[in-house]
Amino acid sequence: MLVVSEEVRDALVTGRPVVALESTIIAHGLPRPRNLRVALELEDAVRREGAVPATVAVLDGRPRVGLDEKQLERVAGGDGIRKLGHRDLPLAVATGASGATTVSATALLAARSGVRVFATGGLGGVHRQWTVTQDESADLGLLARTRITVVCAGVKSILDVPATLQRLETLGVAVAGYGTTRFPGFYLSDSGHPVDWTLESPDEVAAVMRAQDALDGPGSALIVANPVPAARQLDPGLHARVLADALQACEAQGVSGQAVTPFLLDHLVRHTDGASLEANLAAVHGNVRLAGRIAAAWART
Ligand code: PSU
Ligand code: MN
Repeated sequence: MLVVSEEVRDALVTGRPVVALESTIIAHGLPRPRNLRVALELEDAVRREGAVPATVAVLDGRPRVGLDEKQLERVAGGDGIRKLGHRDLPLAVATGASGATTVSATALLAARSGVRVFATGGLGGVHRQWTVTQDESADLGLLARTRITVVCAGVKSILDVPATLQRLETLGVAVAGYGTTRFPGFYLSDSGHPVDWTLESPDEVAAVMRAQDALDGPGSALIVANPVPAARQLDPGLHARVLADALQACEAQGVSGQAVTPFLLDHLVRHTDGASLEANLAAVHGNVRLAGRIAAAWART
């Protein structure tokens, strides 16, 4: 039922590096038409590191790992493209629906097809109003049960970052900063919170992945938190102001459930004159490149 593209399948059987990419950021996280260009650029960036990109989505009820350009265009076009977390996959399959996959659905499908390294922007996590809404992204629970390495710029700063870090600890998900002792803040290089572990090279990350397998503990993920370069981060003052505003607008308009994350991201783009978009893209690009290098190190082992 899972359709792995020929290029990705080839790479997997011959032991060449592969990087999974999610599609929700394309369909629901970035403005059109820039989103299609970004999707293609990200695939290019993976290739430049010598790895094969495997963008994941569900089209007409078929989960796909590795999309061709036409399929990417469909995802970016957005018409009838739902947002699919892992719980939505069987529903989409059985009803023939199409949708972009979040971190949780992408991680699941990538792991099932044998892809070990995955790049995204920022993970979902615990929302700030959690005590009222109980809104915690399904990303966290799935990563506690899936053996995959996720390269990200931390969790989205729209979230309750310390609560999310605590949940990751409780769930037993390994977290390491890449070249930093600070947990990155998605649009910001530093979320204001420390990380317990720092990894300095792709080979070191690959060694942790090997150790995960050798120890054979619960099949959980490794989160490699890679900060956006300080020169390309969003101005922290602007970030704080606009975020407070976005959270208020979200509540005032009664936005809830799956719509919360796209709403907040879009609000930030519009109220920072696109500066949040540039920081977001800088973060994703950095993550994709690093994931390519980690996948290469992993393929060498
Ligand atoms: N990071 C981004 N843009 C996004 C997302 C992450 O830069 O659009 C998406 C991811 O797909 C993530 C999802 O899994 O948001 C989380 O959504 P929710 O909070 O509804 O679980
Ligand atoms: Mn949510």
